[in-house]
Amino acid sequence: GRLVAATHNKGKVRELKDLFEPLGLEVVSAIDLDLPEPEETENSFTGNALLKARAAAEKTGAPALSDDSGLSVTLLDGAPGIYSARWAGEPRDFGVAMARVEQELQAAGNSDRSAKFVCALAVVWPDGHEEVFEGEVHGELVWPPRGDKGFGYDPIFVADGEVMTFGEMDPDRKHAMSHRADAFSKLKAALLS
Ligand code: ITT
Repeated sequence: GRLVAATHNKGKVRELKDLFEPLGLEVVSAIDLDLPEPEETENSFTGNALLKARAAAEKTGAPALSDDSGLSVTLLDGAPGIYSARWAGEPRDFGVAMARVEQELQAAGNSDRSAKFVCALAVVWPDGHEEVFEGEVHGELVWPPRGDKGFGYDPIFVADGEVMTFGEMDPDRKHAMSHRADAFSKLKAALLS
């Protein structure tokens, strides 16, 4: 079947295709379809994921998949969290966003560099049925940023037990442990078993 990926983030589109296409699903992105970007007015990852998938399912009449995700830093009480994209400004600059994370960590005393990535994947069908799954990966923040393979905050994130940042890893290695892959495996277990 055909699945509309309700995201305008090219890094996410690439990773969602890596995850869903092996299941025999054709993934068409909101960028390809020129869909509008709904304003993210909810206060949780799952709320914003559902909002984005609902909007795309309504517009297209096809099943829609969305991803709301972000970086939550322990010492910053979970910031930037659902504001992870917004910290990059407009137009987006993740060099700026990563520097802000580092600056706020230093300002808070730098006593704990742990963080997690969180991903909520929502699927909404045209008949109104909805499912949402949340995944996470725990790790540590490094400075300066390293690697240009991923997107967003990947160059400053090292998952627990790893040496390379997500920005230095090949996609397959990131998919073996990422927050997005964790949410995907829950989705697969619930919907495709
Ligand atoms: P859509 O809403 O169109 O999907 P977005 O980029 O605005 O795109 P979010 O609101 O979910 O998406 O923002 C999440 C931000 O968190 C995203 O822009 C990334 O910078 C960051 N992020 C999410 N997953 C990430 C990952 O796997 N690696 C690095 N950064 C990630």
